[in-house]
Amino acid sequence: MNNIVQHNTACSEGGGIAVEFSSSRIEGNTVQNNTQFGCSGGPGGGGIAIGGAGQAQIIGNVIANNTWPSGDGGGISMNAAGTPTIKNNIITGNTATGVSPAAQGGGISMSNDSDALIIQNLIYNNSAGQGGGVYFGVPFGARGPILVNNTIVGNFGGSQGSAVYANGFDNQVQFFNNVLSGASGQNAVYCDATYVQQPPTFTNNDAFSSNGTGLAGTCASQAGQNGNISADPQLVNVATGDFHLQTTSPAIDAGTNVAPNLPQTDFAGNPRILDGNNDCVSTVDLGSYELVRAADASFFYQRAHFPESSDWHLQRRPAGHADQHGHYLFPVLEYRDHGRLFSSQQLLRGWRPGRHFLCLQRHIHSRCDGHSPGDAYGKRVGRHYREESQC
Ligand SMILES: [Ca+2]
Repeated sequence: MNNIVQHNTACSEGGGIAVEFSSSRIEGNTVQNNTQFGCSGGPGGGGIAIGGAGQAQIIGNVIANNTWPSGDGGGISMNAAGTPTIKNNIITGNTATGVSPAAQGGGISMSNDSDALIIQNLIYNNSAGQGGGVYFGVPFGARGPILVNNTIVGNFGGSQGSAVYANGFDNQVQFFNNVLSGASGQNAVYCDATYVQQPPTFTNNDAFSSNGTGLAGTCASQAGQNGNISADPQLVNVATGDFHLQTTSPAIDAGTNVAPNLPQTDFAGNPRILDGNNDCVSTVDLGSYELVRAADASFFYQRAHFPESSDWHLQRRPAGHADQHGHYLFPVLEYRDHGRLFSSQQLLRGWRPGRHFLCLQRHIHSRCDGHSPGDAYGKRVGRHYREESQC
């Protein structure tokens, strides 16, 4: 964990790190400027090579500016790697080159039985002849990778597969909730038809390329199906590496909440499933970041009655304190009522999307901890609020 692995060389695989038949956990490291020296070819992997069946976990690393000058996998190469997990990494500036007709997988390459989970990575500015971001070649009978909520953007993949190049028997491969953005004039995703005509399954992805095609080759049939879109994802600033979504992005709330291996939090650590378009439905966004709308969500709960006896206070608890149910609450707001229907919307502005808990208390300074009569009622109001007044 937390190492800097840089300026190393290797002969046949893994310029920075090689994992062999292992379930190692490689987390929080910076792996950069590693390459091959003294040999030609090999399984590749300028930054990291994973070879031989295992369950290696590559989590939260920065894998940058590595090269493999005579083969595949500029950043990471997997060869018969079993079931590794590649999650929450930044994979950028890596290059695979030196092979005719094309080196494959500038960011990540997968070959032979490598049924990887590729979850919520930022993969950008990598380069290869095919699959600037990601390449996989799936052998007969293998499942191949599952890609969930990755942002793959601005990679250079020659004429085909700027973001992803899919090859082999890839019809069991699955894509969920990814932003797959191609370089201008290059198709974003290219699926080769040499081995199998059926494409991978794409569900709720944005595959887009300005002056190019989003889904090409056998994958073209997936365009417009199963929640897939092809539109500029409107990232905040690709040039400076800010891949958050703009508030107008078509990727907001465009995902599927039932994607497998969906993380609890996004790349920035925010809750993964939030209501980003204020339609009162919490839906996951596409790509690595969830849009967090602050201070503009308003809530309506006209049907939340106060008790007839009055002298109660409605309270939102201080930020940073979750209650015993894990509900996250916001700065204290108090409102004295006298048994009337509570209808003020203004007092409830400023809530972030998500589920909140209203605590109704008899005394302003009493605790909402489940031990006072007021709190008992508060919890009931809380449920009342959540069930009947979602927005
Ligand atoms: Ca959302």
